[in-house]
Amino acid sequence: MTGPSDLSARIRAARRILLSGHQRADGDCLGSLVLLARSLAVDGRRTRILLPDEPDPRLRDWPPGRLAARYRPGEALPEHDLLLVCDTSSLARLGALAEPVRASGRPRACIDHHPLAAADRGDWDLLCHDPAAPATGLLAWRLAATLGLEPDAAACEAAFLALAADTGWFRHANTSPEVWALAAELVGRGVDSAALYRRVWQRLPAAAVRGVGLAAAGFELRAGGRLALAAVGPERLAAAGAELADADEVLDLLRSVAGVEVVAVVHARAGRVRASLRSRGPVDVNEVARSFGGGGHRNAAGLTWPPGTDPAAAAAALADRLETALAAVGGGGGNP
Ligand SMILES: [Mn+2]
Repeated sequence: MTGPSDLSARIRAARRILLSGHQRADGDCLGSLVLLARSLAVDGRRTRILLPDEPDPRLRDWPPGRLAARYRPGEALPEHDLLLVCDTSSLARLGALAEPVRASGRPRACIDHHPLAAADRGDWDLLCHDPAAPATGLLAWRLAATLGLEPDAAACEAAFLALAADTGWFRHANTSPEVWALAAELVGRGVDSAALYRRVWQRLPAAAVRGVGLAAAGFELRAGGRLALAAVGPERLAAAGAELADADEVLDLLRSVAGVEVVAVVHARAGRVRASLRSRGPVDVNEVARSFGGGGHRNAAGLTWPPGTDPAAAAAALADRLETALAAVGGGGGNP
């Protein structure tokens, strides 16, 4: 296992760094990339962010995100001495970029906090991996500090975005003392947290709110109230003039129900049935998601079924697997 010191030595020596992240980059992924791209572009070093596809649509109005270009399948990768991938250790999650990255033969470094699959380890020349880190942005910040870099205003906002995104705006159990301390430091350096919140989290289209309502209204409780499941298909959404691009708001609502330990939202995106899972107890939803070919973290994971999957059958199979997982960890049946 390599660590931040090996990585920082390699970064110091690199003149052209290409940065990338997972498909549909979220706030942690894009925040980490912008933080590093801005901070590393000193001493004549050039940095460039190239994403496999469009980021999370909520990030559309986040101006520093415009530093990130989208890869057009077929085009050559920009010249680089080092590829730095943030927020995934799975090359497959680079989507359309995975194949050109493999073919380039350039050194690859990864900064990530997702559970590392043994099969993925060999894909990286350098690995800065800490599954206990609340956000990849925190690892990126530590790396910038190791390198003695001075993040500018955009880099500070990017770091704050990364922390806020992966801690559910500082509410989840991963909101560690280090997260609070760094968030305070960033606000002290001038980050306008309320403006960032408005720009990223308060920009839902009206149809998305109708989609949240539709999904939440039909949710069911299973496993004696320990599992909350909501499923809404594209036809019902379309009929109501609603959409549900992201399940976050529905997940938050279901998670707020007393006694619920695991929540699952089954919905469709780009014609594929997918599910988002959250756990606030001992159930490892990453394991459950992986059993369906998905993945993520212990407490937050997702999966996408193959094209043509029937949404109702997918939801039923997932609910069965989650009920089994809940039974395996025991507990429930009333609180003391
Ligand atoms: Mn992350």
